[in-house]
Amino acid sequence: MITLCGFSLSNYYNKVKLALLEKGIPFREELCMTGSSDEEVLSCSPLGKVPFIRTAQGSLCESQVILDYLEAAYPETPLLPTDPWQRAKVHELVTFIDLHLELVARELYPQAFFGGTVSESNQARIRKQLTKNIAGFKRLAKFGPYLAGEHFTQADCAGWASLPLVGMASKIVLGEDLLVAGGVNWKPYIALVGERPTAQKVAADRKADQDRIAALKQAG
Ligand SMILES: N[C@@H](CCC(=O)N[C@@H](CS)C(=O)NCC(=O)O)C(=O)O
Repeated sequence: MITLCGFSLSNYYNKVKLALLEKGIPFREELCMTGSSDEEVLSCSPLGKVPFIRTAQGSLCESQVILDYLEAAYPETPLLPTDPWQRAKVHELVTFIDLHLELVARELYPQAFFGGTVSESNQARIRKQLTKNIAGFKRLAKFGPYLAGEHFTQADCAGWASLPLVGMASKIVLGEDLLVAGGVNWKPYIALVGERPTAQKVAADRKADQDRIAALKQAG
């Protein structure tokens, strides 16, 4: 059975978890935090990032690599169209979400979520880059009602996990939700995906962990 390693507050972990649940692939979860110096963990995820998976054949890291492996190994309940062009269009969207939106917004997380600070000059740079990239994403995303159109795809696993973070981080740090400002009205879309039992399971697990961490902090 596949083991998904990481933790439920990680958007990339939740991207993979949502795909596993959507595809109906049995899996178990193993708690693994980032920045490990454990040789065994580094042999699975050489940069110490999560998620990674353990399989009967070995381990695999990088969320999109994992999603594409799952798609090839478990073709039932596909999360990609069969047409090569349409498949590539879904991958294009995932690349925009992971690389051009989330990875840029991620630089705001220390201040948005972890009590740190992001310098004024970095904020200005990130605002400029995100504004440009959001305009690009808006040209590609269909919201029809799913990101690639009529069907739920890998792009929705990435989008559901990461778009709220981009919106929230920019709102908290830059004073403006840059997705909304750029005409990407993500909240109804997240609510729509959130009606799926799979997304509800991922969100409930994340909430349980958030509550547990908050209780631990309060205790001491
Ligand atoms: N490109 C990676 C990104 C994964 C990632 O950045 N995960 C975060 C947690 S959400 C992490 O491990 N951060 C720790 C680090 O970058 O060292 C993927 O798609 O899996």
